[in-house]
Amino acid sequence: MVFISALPYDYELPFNGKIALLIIDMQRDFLEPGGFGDALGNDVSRLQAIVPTVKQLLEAFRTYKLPVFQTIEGHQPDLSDCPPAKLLRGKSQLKIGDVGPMGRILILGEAGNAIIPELEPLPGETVIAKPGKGAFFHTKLESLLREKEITHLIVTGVTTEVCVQTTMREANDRGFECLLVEDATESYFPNFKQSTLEMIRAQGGIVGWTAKAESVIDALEKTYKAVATSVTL
Ligand code: TIU
Repeated sequence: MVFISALPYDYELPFNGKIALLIIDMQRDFLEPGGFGDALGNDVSRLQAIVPTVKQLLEAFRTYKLPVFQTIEGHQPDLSDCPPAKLLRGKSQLKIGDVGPMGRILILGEAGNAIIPELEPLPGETVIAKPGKGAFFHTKLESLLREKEITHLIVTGVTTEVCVQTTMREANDRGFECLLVEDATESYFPNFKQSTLEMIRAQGGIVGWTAKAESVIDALEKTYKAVATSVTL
């Protein structure tokens, strides 16, 4: 049995194919100037720091041929899936659907809505477009996970207290064993990130676990390296 060194206690890794990497909304709209995050008045440069760590995890999952699910937050061009409450919230100058420097803000298919080039999905990797903050709301994520008999989710992405936390809570209620990677998630507000990590692992892991990427990668190597090697041979 291999465990990831985690909080509030070690996280047991399933041996065979029951684990997936979930990368939430690593999109230009949240990480680059001129996107949705910027339009909401945030310093988007803060989020860049986690890109190499998310990439390391992505490469580890690819190496061991474990499933990867990425999400993007975005809306249909006619905004039919965007409730007025979301559209009007915040009274920012550039709203969802308005034209910004990277195309229409938070609209599927626009340049700014794409996943950042460093994490571009490979053919065959699943990308889930989601209209809400949670990745289970109005998406096929749950049925795709059940189809692959996934029970364990390693969660990464942005922003920690908004889409990441919402998704992790949704997943936890559906019975998935969730671990949030501390240095592979970021917020525009450092104190919100810290509080979120604490909330998740409080009360004996009421929402799940948190751990450093290095601990996750070490445990993956111990568990899956032999399997990946024997498949290659
Ligand atoms: N604004 C903010 O912090 N986040 C979002 O709007 N979406 C995600 O977290 N992806």
